[in-house]
Amino acid sequence: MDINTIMPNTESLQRIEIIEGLSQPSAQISPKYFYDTKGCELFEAITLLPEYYLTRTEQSIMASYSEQIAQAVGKDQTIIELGAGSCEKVRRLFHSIKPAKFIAVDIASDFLVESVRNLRQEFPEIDIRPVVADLTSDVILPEDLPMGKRLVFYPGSSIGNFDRQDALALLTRIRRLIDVDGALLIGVDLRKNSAILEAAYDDAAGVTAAFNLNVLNHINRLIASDFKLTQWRHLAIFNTDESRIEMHLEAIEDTQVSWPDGKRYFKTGEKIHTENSYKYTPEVFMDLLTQGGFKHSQMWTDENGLFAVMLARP
Ligand code: AVJ
Repeated sequence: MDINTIMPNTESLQRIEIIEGLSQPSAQISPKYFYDTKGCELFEAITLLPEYYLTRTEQSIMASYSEQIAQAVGKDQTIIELGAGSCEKVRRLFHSIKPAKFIAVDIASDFLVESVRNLRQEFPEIDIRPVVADLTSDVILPEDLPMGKRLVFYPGSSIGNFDRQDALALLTRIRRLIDVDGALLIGVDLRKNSAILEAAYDDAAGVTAAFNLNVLNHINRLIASDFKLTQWRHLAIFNTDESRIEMHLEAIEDTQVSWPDGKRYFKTGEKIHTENSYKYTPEVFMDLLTQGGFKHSQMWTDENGLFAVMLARP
């Protein structure tokens, strides 16, 4: 497959970044490392959980307003999906929007290649290409991709993983990927009461716990460390001041973790911060879009105001 393998973040840079995160007084691992093949599968399972309302609500908004969205977006676009994963969300858009081209961008290359293979079979009339990229730096698109009529699709509230400054930087980079006739269609999870949020990130079946713990297996492979999953437990809390869900892994016993030329001790109760998932009010997110260089935006939401889909234009 003609996979674009130009990865701005090379393996050795990733190693340095991971070890740096683990060595800080408050240890952290970037949420982008959740997504090895097992992590992608676990995330897919999360999207089907009763407590995880995000995916289902976004899909119902997009289904309810598909006509309006299609009308606003127009036909023959080049859809560029950031964090395409299984490409399941964009499949639904294909029927209403009928794009000419589709670029699936994701960090998880094996999973992406497989999704694109299936999608090409189903939509032979669309020019579909995979691009492996890490959204924390510039996304390098195929050189022959036309500049006009680009629709960047960033669903799932993945923007929530970035703090205000990084989210703004990403919106600014997205703005530079499109021309004046382009647009951004983005899913944003809205702020709501803590109980609903915490249940969504700590489900009864323990799938989110398995997803969070699995990052340690991935890290063990990436830096040859020796994390033992049985020594850690999953935590999810809503930080109201920061308006974000935080996921952590907490050591349930004193432990030492080693990797080639380094190690770290963790005392019982010490935590590794693995994810932030920011929750926005519509006003705050619209303001961020404006700061990112988008002037016009439209918003669709569900009847309970859980989630928003926004279309932003230069
Ligand atoms: C893919 C970043 C949108 O924050 O809800 C799901 C990831 N983490 N359950 C989110 C996630 C725990 C998800 N995003």
